[in-house]
Parts: sequence; structure tokens; C-alpha cells
Amino acid sequence: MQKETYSLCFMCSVRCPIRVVTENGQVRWIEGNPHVAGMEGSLCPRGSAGIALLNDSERLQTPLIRTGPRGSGKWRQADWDEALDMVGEKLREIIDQYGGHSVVLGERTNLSTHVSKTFLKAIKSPNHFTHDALCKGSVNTACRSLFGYTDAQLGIDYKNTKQLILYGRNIFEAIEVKVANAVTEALDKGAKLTYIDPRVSVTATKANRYWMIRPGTDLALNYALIHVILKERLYDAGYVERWVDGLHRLQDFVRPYTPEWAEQETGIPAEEIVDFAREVSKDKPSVVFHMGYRGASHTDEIYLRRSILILNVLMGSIEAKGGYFIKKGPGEVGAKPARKLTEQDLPKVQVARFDKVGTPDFPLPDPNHGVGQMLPFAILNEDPYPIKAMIANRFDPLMSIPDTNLTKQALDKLDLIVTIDINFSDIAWYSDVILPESIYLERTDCVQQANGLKPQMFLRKQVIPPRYDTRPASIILKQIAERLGVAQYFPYETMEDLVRWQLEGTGFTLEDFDEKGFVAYTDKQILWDRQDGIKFKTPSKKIELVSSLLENSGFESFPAYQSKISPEDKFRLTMGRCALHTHVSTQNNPYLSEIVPENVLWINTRRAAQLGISDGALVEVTSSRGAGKIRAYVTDFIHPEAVFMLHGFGHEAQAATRCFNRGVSDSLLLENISDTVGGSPALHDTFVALKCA
Ligand SMILES: Nc1nc2c(c(=O)[nH]1)N[C@H]1C(S)=C(S)[C@@H](COP(=O)(O)OP(=O)(O)OC[C@H]3O[C@@H](n4cnc5c(=O)[nH]c(N)nc54)[C@H](O)[C@@H]3O)O[C@H]1N2
Ligand SMILES: Nc1nc2c(c(=O)[nH]1)N[C@H]1C(S)=C(S)[C@@H](COP(=O)(O)OP(=O)(O)OC[C@H]3O[C@@H](n4cnc5c(=O)[nH]c(N)nc54)[C@H](O)[C@@H]3O)O[C@H]1N2
Ligand code: SF4
Ligand SMILES: [Mo]
Repeated sequence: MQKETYSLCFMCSVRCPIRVVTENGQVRWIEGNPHVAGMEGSLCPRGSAGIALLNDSERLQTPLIRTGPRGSGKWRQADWDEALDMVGEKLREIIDQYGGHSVVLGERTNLSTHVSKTFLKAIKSPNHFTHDALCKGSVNTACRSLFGYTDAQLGIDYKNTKQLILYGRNIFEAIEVKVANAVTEALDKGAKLTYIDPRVSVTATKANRYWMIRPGTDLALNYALIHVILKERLYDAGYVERWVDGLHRLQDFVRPYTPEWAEQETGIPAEEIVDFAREVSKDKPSVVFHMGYRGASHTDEIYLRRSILILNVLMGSIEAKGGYFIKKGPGEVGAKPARKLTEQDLPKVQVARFDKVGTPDFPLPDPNHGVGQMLPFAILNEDPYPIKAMIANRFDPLMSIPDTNLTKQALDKLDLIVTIDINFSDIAWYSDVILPESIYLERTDCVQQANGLKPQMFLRKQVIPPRYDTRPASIILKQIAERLGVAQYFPYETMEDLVRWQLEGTGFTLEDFDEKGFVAYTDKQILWDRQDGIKFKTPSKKIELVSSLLENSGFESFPAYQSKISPEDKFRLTMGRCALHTHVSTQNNPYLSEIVPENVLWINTRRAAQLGISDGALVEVTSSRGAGKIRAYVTDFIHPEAVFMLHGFGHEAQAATRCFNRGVSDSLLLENISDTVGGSPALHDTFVALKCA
């Protein structure tokens, strides 16, 4: 008999709502949850490949304990008690000798992050970090510097927008299903799409206007746009007057940054910049300059993100139909959000974080997430103190932190590496103990509090029992906590117990999710009054162009532009995603690996000819940090100063046979340098040389 279950996809962390059909213990069908606006049954290719993941015989199946040197691939199977006892004993020794702060837990932010944070607090470690800084740390800091809200607290009303401007935000390949659907709908209704990227991505092909910008120079374009908008008074004067602090300083600052100046830097004709500023401002406030994720990633990234957000502010598009909105939580309708374990009375941790976030050395990045790419430096330099153990949960520091060799060197100093994963990731391969998690179809997860124009809650619900001897991470961490004598902070035996505990006081029950997979606190959209009702969270309660957050920590609000023209004999290395893969997770998926089995290096036709590189040839790509061999994809569709490769290839774990040693890992080539104000790694500030292999 067929059964349907509503749940949440986790082939990537967008968490699209899904409907799953099972029959006789097999998953027959997965589709987007038809009850959820914007999904309408659709799913991306990775979401559909969830069935292949479930049936994959190469995923982790039992706990494993290393028997040879790290990375040698020698393992023995263990039962859960043995593996957990071993982890518990080793952690106990480390904590007794070096203190709880010598333990770090890094993870991709997920629905159980409050469980991991509780685990660390229980053992008195401040050292929880998420992937966030690596993904959008500088976006987060830029948002706080202007509005007092993080990027995650802002949403975009794509459907009603009239002008969408994307700086390498490759919406049709770096997919979030609801967003891709909403943008398609807006384009069908006549919205204009402007796409800026040194590379012609799929999104570029859907745009009304495409600019092949010189890599790294988006900030110059924006300063010129702001220059024109202010000079020609194209901005929303009423909104700016009411909500904005610091316009005059901005005006003085952008005066020298003319369109003619920007043309020299970006390669975009000055008259096109002026025409665009005039066109876009006619549609204000239903205009979205997308704040972006990983397009244009440099040591001054925070200032690019601020400039993008400032363009929105000048269009009056913050808290506007067809613009940005501040996400509303259940508090707006007098209700309560799901509880988190971190709300309990936990031990106070006084020690500074390993990455020094929140101290004068690194004041601005979000301490709720930390800055993961600082980990290799903290371990190697024992600064601020020795780190001895790492738990990697749903995160691969070897492939997701730039400079794999440096990260490995640091990990070699640790006494214990534990990985909680579903796949033989490179970090699992390099661990001492692997604790396998049940995949998303096999487990119930913590509640997703989905704030937005309408606050809602979603649930990832177990669809079928685990295929193999695996457990949910929230249970694994509780069971380690038991061995460390801190079980009192984990008041549950099963995931269902934990969800019921979370829902207490919200007015909803676990069963309420059965019908549609979610519950809604209200059915009306909540937009605040643009005249008087917008609750900005900055000290001034206004949008701070001149930022107290930045300036109180000694950083400028508007530093002078630094040119980004690349050296003539090298290429700026850029990277990104494709629709068929998630970061470093899916390259071994039986379906997805068949369609995109390895990455290639995009190189401009003229530069390739100069180097004698033909399409399909094997080239050696070398940076200051590493080298690799990869096939060339010779094309006119990339700027001559840049090369591009997909992120996530070049896996080293031999047990993942479909992706082992296929293509090259960008992390092997990248230098580990950061935007030290905003917190993101500068992924596009490494230069590479090419030659025929
Ligand atoms: N299929 C798929 N979808 C995903 C993900 C995934 O792994 N797979 N991951 C999700 C996550 S976590 C994220 S963060 C987002 C990422 O979403 P995006 O940031 O939209 O995705 P990327 O593929 O990293 O796109 C980077 C783009 O920036 C361009 N670029 C490089 N240099 C410059 C520059 O100087 N200026 C400009 N304007 N562009 C430049 C690159 O050519 C590339 O096209 O995608 C999300 N969606
Ligand atoms: N060099 C370089 N570094 C980057 C980027 C880049 O483009 N280039 N992009 C950055 C960005 S935008 C992001 S968001 C991060 C992403 O960085 P990561 O979070 O490290 O990457 P993912 O591929 O999302 O997932 C990492 C691991 O989670 C495992 N996993 C998947 N599902 C589950 C599950 O249900 N449970 C458990 N326990 N594990 C699971 C996968 O097998 C994989 O090993 O990387 C950042 N780092
Ligand atoms: S974007 Fe695709 S892979 Fe990610 S959650 Fe949605 S359907 Fe799943
Ligand atoms: Mo990301």
C-alpha cells in the first residue's frame, strides 16, 4: 500500500518542503510539497536524486574506528556503544587536561544546531562554529552594519519585483526552488533582470541585460551607480529623509567615482551605467539589488555587500512590496516560537572563542556563527590556546575551508577527530572515529522556525526507518553527552520527544504537521508601515550608512576603492555551483555523478590560444598553495582575466569510488585569506598560472 509523508529535503540546506510516497518500505516518489506556495510540486535535480542517496551502498553504514594512519583508509566496524564509549573517554581525557575549550565543533547550520551548541556549552567550550562565515559572513555583517538585522532576518519579495539585479547570484543554477520559481513568475509578469558576472552562467542567458564585468570590480560599478543616483536625485527622497542616516557623507564619498572612472575599472561602458541607473529608479521601490552569496568574494567584500544594500536603500526598497522585507516571527502575532535547548540554564562560558570573534582582534563577525576558516591558524599557532579535539558534523573542513594542505597540517596536531556524516567525505576519511547519521528520509529533525511575511513552522519527518546502523545527530550528541556526565541538558530519548519538547507553549502539536507538513501562525502577510512602523535595530533605529557598528570598532564606513586589475601572466581563480551538485556532498551520488562526473576549467578563448591550450586539453593549474590537472573548457563566455571551476570536485576519500580523484578541488588551490572586517573568506583573491599538462 502506498503512503505519503510530508517532510523537508536535505540534499542541500535550502530545506524545500517535500511530499514523499513510499510503498513496502521503498521510496517511490519525491516531489515538492504541493500545499506550499512557491513549490507547486517542483524539485531540483538534487532533490530528485534523494532516492539514489537512500539506496547508495557507498554511504556510511556503521560506526567506524580508524586502524591505520590518518587518511590511510584503514577502518574497522564498531557497534555504537564501543564507538561512543571511545569518543566519550577520549574527550573526557582531553577536557580534564586542557579544558572544555580545547574541543571545537564545526557544522553546517542545520535544524539541530541548537543541540550542538548545547553540547559545547555543557562541556564549557565556546568553540561552536557554523559554515556561515564561509558562505555569507560578510553579507551578514554588512546587513547588521546598516539595519541591525542579519541577512537571515531579511527576505526578498521576488514575485512582485519589477527590477532584479544579480551580482553573480546564479539563481537558475545555484538553486533554491522557491526562489527560482518566484523569479520565473516575476519575469513572466515583465520584471527586468540585470545579471553581472565575468562568466555567462545559465542565469545570464535569461537576463534582459548582461554585463561581463572584470572580475572583482563590482564595487567600482556600484560606487558609480550610487554617484549617478545621488547626482541626478533618482533616489526615493521621502524614504531616505525618514529612515536614513549619513547620506551627506555618502554623497561626498562617491563624488570622484564617476561612470567614466568605473568604465576603466569594470569594462562596462559609462553610458550604460547611467542609462541603467535611470531605468531602474523608475521602478522604485519594487527593486531588488540582490545582496548575493559567493559571487565577488574579496578581502574587502563587506564594502561590496554594503554598496549593494545601499542601492536598495536609495530605491526605498527595504520593507517594500517587490523589494526586501524584514522577516516577522511569531511574536508579531502574539505567539511563541519553538523552544531551543540553548534556552535552558546552561553553564556560563567565559573563555574567548578560538577565532577571537567578539574580541577586539575580530570584533564584527557574528559570534552566533564564528569564523570557521580561522581554525587551522588557531590550531597551528595554539593561539589563543591549544585545540585538541574536533567534531565535524555535516561539514567538511578539508574541502570547504580554503587551503586543504594547511588545514590538514593543522588537523594533524589534533588528538581526536570525530566526523558525523552520511557519506565518506574527505573529512570522514581523515577522522579517527566516524559516526554515521541517518539520511534525511530516515530521521525526524528538530522543528524549522520559518519566519517571513507569514511566520510558519516546518518539520522534517521520518519517511522510512534507517536502512543501515545509523542514528540522528541529535541522538548521537546526547549519547556522547551521557558519557561526559552532562545528559541533564538533553531531555529526550527520541527525536519525537525532542520535537514535542520544542513545541510546548507554541499552541501546536507534532500531529498538526501531518496534514500538510507545516503549520502557520497567521494567513496574512505582515508588512510594516513605511512611514512610521519599520523597526530597524541599529542604535539610531535608522538605516546607518555611516555605521556605528563599523566606526565604533575603528573601521571606515566608506574606505577608498582598491583596484582589482589582475596580473597579466596569471588568472583570477573563481568558482561556483551547478544545478546538479551540492557543494562537496553529492559528487558520489549514483545519479548526479553520472550527469556531472568531474569539473572542468573555463578559460577565455583568446588567453587559451596564447598559451596553446585547446578545448578539452589537460592543463596544469598552479597557485601559491597547490596544483592540479584538469580539462580545459575553452570559451568566449568568460572574461579573459578569470578562470572558473565548479567547487566540490577532487575528492580524496577512496571509498567514494564514483568521485574519488575526479577533477580538482578549488580548496587545494586557494589561499586561506579573509575579509577581516566582515568575516568571509576571500575566495576570489587567489591567482593561478596555467600550462598544458
Ligand atoms: N545547485 C546548487 N544550488 C545551491 C547550492 C549548491 O551547492 N548547489 N548551494 C547553496 C548555497 S549554500 C549558496 S551560498 C548559494 C550560492 O549562490 P551563488 O553565489 O549564486 O552561487 P555560485 O555558484 O557560488 O555563483 C558564483 C557566481 O559568481 C560569479 N563570479 C565570480 N567572480 C565574480 C565577480 O567578480 N563579480 C560577479 N558579479 N560575479 C562573479 C561566478 O562566475 C559564478 O557564476 O547557492 C545555493 N544553492
Ligand atoms: N573552496 C571553497 N570553499 C567553500 C565554498 C566554495 O565555493 N569554495 N563555498 C562555501 C559555501 S557557500 C558553503 S555554504 C560551504 C558549505 O560547506 P559544507 O557544509 O562543508 O558543504 P556541504 O557539501 O553542504 O556538506 C558537507 C558535508 O555534509 C555531509 N552531509 C550531507 N547531508 C548530511 C546529513 O544529513 N547529515 C550529516 N551529518 N552530514 C551530511 C556531506 O556528506 C558533506 O560531507 O562551503 C563554503 N566553502
Ligand atoms: S534546492 Fe533542491 S536539493 Fe536543495 S532542498 Fe530544495 S529540492 Fe532539495
Ligand atoms: Mo553557501
